[in-house]
Amino acid sequence: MKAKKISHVGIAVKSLDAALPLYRDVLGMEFEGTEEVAEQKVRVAFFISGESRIELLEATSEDSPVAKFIEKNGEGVHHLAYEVDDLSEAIAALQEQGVRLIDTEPRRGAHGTAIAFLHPKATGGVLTELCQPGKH
Ligand code: CMX
Repeated sequence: MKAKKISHVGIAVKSLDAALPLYRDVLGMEFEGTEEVAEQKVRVAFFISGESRIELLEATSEDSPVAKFIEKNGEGVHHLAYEVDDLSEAIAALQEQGVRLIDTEPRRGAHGTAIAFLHPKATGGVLTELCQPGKH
């Protein structure tokens, strides 16, 4: 598999509405819109940063991974996402190498992407996501 580029950096926030002005008005980034990703129990906002994006993540329920993360660590960088051409192939290659995965099947992410997470214990403490655009 090949991680082609940074797709986005995920940042956990308590409130999208409260965090949005920093990125849009202070940092002057292009705001792309918000979307609910029900399967991941988050609402997200995207900002364009060159070829990559900043993804703000707000929990939509108390048992959301983002709610748990904020409870433990406070707001901050939550994950790094890399783009791949073929997610199923990437998952198979990682499994073959014995890399611990959270998702062994592609799941639905924002923007109609297919996503899968690697476990932070397998990636030096950095929660890592792979995503394939336009798959779902
Ligand atoms: N980055 C780095 N480490 C993390 C982490 C993160 N974002 N979230 C949890 N961890 C670490 C914890 O610190 C903990 O480490 P220790 O055992 O050393 O304390 C360990 O992982 C287990 O964490 P936990 O708090 O007990 O939480 P869970 O095991 O219940 O869940 C995880 C952790 C990573 C498996 C879960 O958050 C998950 O499945 N994440 C993937 C899905 C996700 O994050 N979705 C939201 C974003 C979706 C999107 O971008 O669309």
